[in-house]
Amino acid sequence: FMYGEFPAGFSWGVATSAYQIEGGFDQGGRGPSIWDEFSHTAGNIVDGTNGDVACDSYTRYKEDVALVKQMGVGSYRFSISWSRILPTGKIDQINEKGIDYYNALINELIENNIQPIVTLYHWDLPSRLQAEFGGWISDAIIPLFVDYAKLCFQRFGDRVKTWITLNEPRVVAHGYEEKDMAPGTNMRGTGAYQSSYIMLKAHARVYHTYAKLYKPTQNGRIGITLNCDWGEPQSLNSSNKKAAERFMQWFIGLYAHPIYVGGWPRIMRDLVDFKSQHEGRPKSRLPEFTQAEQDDIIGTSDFLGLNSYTSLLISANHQQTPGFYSDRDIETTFDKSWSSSGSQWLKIAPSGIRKVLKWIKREYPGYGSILITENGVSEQIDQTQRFNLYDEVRVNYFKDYTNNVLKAIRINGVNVEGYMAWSLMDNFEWAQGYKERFGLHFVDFKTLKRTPKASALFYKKLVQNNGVPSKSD
Ligand code: GBH
Repeated sequence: FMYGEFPAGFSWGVATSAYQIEGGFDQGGRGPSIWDEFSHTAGNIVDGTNGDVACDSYTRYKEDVALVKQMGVGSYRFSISWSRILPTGKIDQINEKGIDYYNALINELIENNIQPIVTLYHWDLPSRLQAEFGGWISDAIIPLFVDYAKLCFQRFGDRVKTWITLNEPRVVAHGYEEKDMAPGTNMRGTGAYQSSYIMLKAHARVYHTYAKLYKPTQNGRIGITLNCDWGEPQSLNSSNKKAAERFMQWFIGLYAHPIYVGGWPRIMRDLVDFKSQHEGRPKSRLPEFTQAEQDDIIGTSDFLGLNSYTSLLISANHQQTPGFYSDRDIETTFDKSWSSSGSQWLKIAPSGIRKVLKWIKREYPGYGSILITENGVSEQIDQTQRFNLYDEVRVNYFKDYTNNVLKAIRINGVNVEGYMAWSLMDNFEWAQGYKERFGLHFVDFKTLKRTPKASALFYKKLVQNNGVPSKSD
């Protein structure tokens, strides 16, 4: 453990997303999103729930801003629900009540000295755009995403100075590849690559629109948030090391390489082309960028938003069936020494976040600066039992993960500008419903009362001290 402070000016925050906390799914003129549809379809959400009410932050936003304020953090990351301000997804029908909601939220934050960090897209695509042309698999979405983004810049850009285009495009892509996340189109082998290709182009167009039309007067910045967990080679033989490298390229490289270097990662290009040919396809399952597209995407992130939670052990393992995950030719397991959390996919391995940060620095020397936009851990509770607000696991998680961020900064020279804990409060955890809780605040989903867990108090102190300065802290 390294005692000491984070650099002066390091920014601390907490994060949420619209569909996970807002509720008010049919209030104030909001249109439906693919997550309303997905969660309203029987069998999709483990506990049969949905985000209709969630934490009801749509009406309780003032209370939530007060919680953020109480934590002593300087920033709050939230997302805008596209279909709340454009119910059909399109610009010809603006819902002023939706705009009013975000204006009120942003004003409340500013009045309380909290900087808003706004994600434009955290997975809740207006249903209409999925039904009409397949959502993120079609070029048709690009001008519509630009229209939506422009509306946000026009209406909120005088006060919002940090924008994030897409949250975790890899998870959006998962929704086209498989059936367990919205829209669940299950296009195995092509869905993730095709949607990633479109998302990169849409992200770049929004970046340039902001740079050209808004940045000169609004003076903000815009980036993308990528998620990346750490892939540790199972053993240090060269085939496992190469496998771990493929794991990283398929995790973050497919977005970071186009943005920081240009084009798909070499190994992804070669391997998917080779497999596609072997499958007897006329063309590769991985789309090709034109030179103009490739040039348009390079350099389109003023900072890198990073979400990181866990680690996996990677070994080489050849796979026959075509698919985004099987194309990697790997097998993933967990180390027995990593303790578990409330989520099957999330094992506690704090040094992973430092390794991801080091990997990014080495792989993309031009990354500029990294803003950790999410990091956190879950627990499960039995709804019939009283919840233990003393969440020791989360306290230790935050203590050890932030310490590894500190080491990455101090020892490895990674330029990390800030850290946002996921999440302000327990919320709708997508396909896991309300079963897996990531909150610093406990939410009683019957009364919607928010109560700080021990981790909220710990985090507050961490923020106050800008780290853990000495043993006595
Ligand atoms: C982030 O995704 C999201 O940005 C945030 O909205 C979310 O609440 C948070 O993490 C916690 O999960 O259910 O076993 O099939 C992190 C990446 C992608 C990890 C979906 C869990 C589902 C695994 N997540 N994945 S499983």
